[in-house]
Amino acid sequence: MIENQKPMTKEDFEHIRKEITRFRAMYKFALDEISTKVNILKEEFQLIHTYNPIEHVNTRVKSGDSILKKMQKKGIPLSLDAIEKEIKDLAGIRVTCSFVSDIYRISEMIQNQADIHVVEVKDYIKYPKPNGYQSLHLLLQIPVFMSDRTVNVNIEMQIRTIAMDFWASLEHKIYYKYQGNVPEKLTLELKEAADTASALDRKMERINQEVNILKETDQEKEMLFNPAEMMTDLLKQMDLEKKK
Ligand code: 0O2
Repeated sequence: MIENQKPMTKEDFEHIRKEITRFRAMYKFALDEISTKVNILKEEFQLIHTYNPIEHVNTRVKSGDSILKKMQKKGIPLSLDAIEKEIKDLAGIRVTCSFVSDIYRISEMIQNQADIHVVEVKDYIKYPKPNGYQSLHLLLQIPVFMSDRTVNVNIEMQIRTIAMDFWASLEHKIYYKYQGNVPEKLTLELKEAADTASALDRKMERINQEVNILKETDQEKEMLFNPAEMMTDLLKQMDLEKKK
């Protein structure tokens, strides 16, 4: 124990416990809000366009261990204020999409929402990291309405394809296994794998575009086939709805 430091009372401890609980809860609430926003986009797409651009959504509040490591790495003394100021990804949401074009579509829709403030955009898809890492990162601020105040909470949103996610999760495991000192051979292989993932994404996007063009042509043909018949069906359906 440091000399002259007063021993912690039960009240001090209870105060700190409450502060930490409130602090973590704030980030959880922000994640609840942003998850709702993403789920609304997902459902709306499914209902209106019968197409779902979002494969998975994961959220996490950064673990205590991970916070400690980052603060040590940055050489900053520990306090709740410093953590809030220095660590912008305490709350993280990861959205996995099918295609690269979906990533930018989702990003634009999120950025256009009136209550979201975009602090920073890091485009590691246009500019991948030297190791091959790709993702679109949005640093957002979202208002959380508590009982006695409104707090603007930082959230990091990572948007990536399934291939980018597959690569990043393996790279993350390897990085931690070797505690950052990944052997050169593996680093090179990972870079090659990132290039392959990127080529796969481009190919899938092209195939999807071709399928969409074919679908549109089929729909046009159907319309041309017998519009009068389609109209009669539609009117009949409306009539049935009215009678219900
Ligand atoms: P974890 O365990 O996912 O939370 P900064 O946050 O500003 O100090 P940086 O690197 O400028 O650091 O932020 P950046 O680039 O926005 O990256 C933040 C997060 O993106 C990381 O969080 C990872 O989740 C992910 N990321 C960035 N680069 C890589 C990479 O090369 N490989 C993998 N697999 N993920 C990456 P954390 O806190 O590092 O980790």
